[in-house]
Amino acid sequence: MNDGKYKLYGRPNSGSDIVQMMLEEIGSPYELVPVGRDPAEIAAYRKIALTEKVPALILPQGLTMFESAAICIHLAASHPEAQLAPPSGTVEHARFLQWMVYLSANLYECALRIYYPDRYSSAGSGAAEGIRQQATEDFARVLSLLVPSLTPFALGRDICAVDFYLYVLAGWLPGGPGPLHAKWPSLAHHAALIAKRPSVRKVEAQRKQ
Ligand SMILES: N[C@@H](CCC(=O)N[C@@H](CS)C(=O)NCC(=O)O)C(=O)O
Repeated sequence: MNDGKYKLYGRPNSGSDIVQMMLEEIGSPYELVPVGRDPAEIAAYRKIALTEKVPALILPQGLTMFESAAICIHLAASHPEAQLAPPSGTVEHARFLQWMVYLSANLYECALRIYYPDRYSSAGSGAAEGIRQQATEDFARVLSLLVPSLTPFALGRDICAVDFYLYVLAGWLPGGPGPLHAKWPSLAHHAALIAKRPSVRKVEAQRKQ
């Protein structure tokens, strides 16, 4: 057991922000553990999360989970009272799963190509600029498939985990999401709605400290 508390491993401005927003929405007690970038800290962290990536979440039952979308889906299922996902087995839940996996597999992946381009070619840093440019174009193309569903949230009138996931990831466009908001007013409106949530305000205020 883990004192009945969640333990979230993360870094400001990373995928752990999404999980922290989920935990704030749920209102469960949790401990936030910062993961540094020096090799000794990463080596120690490897014993917690096999992938060495953040976020990782230790559940109150003791299991350690990694993969941000899986963590969010699990949190939504474990705390139905927070209404972060439609009821399991419904058509709405099918759409929920679709967009969670879509964002994780596609938009998050574009962001990783933007921020770690040298990992995507054996040419190393020589190819980095081209990879970053392609990933930035892909980022907008990936988003363009989800934007028409924003009415105002990804599943319609009710907010769910997809909305927090989308909000955080869209904010990772280098220079900020301004150009995306100018192109898609519905995305700008969506971001404004999410930014007002106390959970989001708290996480964003903390990461500025
Ligand atoms: N698919 C993973 C991706 C996690 C990931 O790449 N996290 C980034 C931060 S947003 C990270 O840990 N980067 C450090 C690195 O790759 O060295 C997830 O959704 O959790």
